[in-house]
Amino acid sequence: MNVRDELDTRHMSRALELAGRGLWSTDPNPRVGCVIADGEHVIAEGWHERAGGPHAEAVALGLAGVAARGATAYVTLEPCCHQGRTPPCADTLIAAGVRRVCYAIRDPNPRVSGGGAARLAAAGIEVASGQLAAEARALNAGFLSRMERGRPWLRVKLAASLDGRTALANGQSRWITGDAARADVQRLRARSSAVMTGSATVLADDPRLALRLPETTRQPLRVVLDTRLRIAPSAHIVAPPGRLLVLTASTDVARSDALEAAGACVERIPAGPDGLDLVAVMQHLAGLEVNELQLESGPTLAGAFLRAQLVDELVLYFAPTLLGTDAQPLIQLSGVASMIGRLEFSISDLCRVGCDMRVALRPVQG
Ligand code: AOF
Ligand code: ZN
Repeated sequence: MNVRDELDTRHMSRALELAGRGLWSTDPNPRVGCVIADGEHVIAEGWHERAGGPHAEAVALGLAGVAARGATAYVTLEPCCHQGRTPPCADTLIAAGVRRVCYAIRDPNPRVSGGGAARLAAAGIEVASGQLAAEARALNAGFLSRMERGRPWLRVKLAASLDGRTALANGQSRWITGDAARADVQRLRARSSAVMTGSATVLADDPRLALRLPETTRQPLRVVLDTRLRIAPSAHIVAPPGRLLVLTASTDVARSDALEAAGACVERIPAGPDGLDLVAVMQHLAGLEVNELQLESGPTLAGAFLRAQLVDELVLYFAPTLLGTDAQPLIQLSGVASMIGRLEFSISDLCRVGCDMRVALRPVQG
């Protein structure tokens, strides 16, 4: 790596660190960071904090003032060129007189999508891209998925015993994993636009799926997939905090009115072969600006999303305990008759969380 590449990587790495500060707060906007530097010297830093607020570039340029003239701006996402809730950052960069702009990844937002880079280049600014692109993509996997694929990035979170069991035969499941693992799940919820479960889990466990971290400013949208509108208006999940969206194929007006009277929002989705059409569910949620979606469900729904090839990441917590063969399985997957039909994953992360272990996996597309 030559000296300039090394410097670019170092400043971009810092910009990514700054962007990460918005992990819990920018939704539905991307997490973006910006460093204004002159050679090794950092002039100013900025990051995007919340939707509607100033973009990372505007924050950093505001702090840099006239010192930005002739400097390089490092941004984790291509600067925007549209008048949104704030003015176009490409114009702000041009007006500030920066000499060079490095951005990690192109902004797939159709209102930008190469337009920001083109505007900068047309103004005579040297433009370079691709530094730490994989890291920048990972930080905004949800936003990119919604923009590029028209569906949220789906993380399936499950907790099980060593032998892959999630509940005793009688349904009792509280608590297999320890406090540290459950606190870790809270942090995953904090970065998710929405947390989703199925009616079977609501009926069996009556969870709230709430975010209980004092340092968060937002509650993820809670979503229940309830094909036949089986959940009761008195279920814990219907009560605040945050909004509850019930997606159903049922046209039972009395049941849907009762849920809405209790504060839920009920919306119709076409039915699939068993349950809701999951592709339609994902499209619907993308339409509501859901970037990262976290599924915390029982074995049937988790299996259905896996079979539909809609899962981007599995996060499994394993407690060092055995529940035995009468207990319920982690994922309902029938019809795997031969090794060819098995579902394969690659391990992206593996660590200890308190008394338990956490494994993050990515499906390997067969
Ligand atoms: C951000 N923060 O730092 C950058 C963004 O909601 P608006 O009108 O402010 O526009 C959001 C879009 O602007 C966003 O989807 C992305 O395409 C672009 N860049 N957004 O929220 C930032 N640089
Ligand atoms: Zn912008």
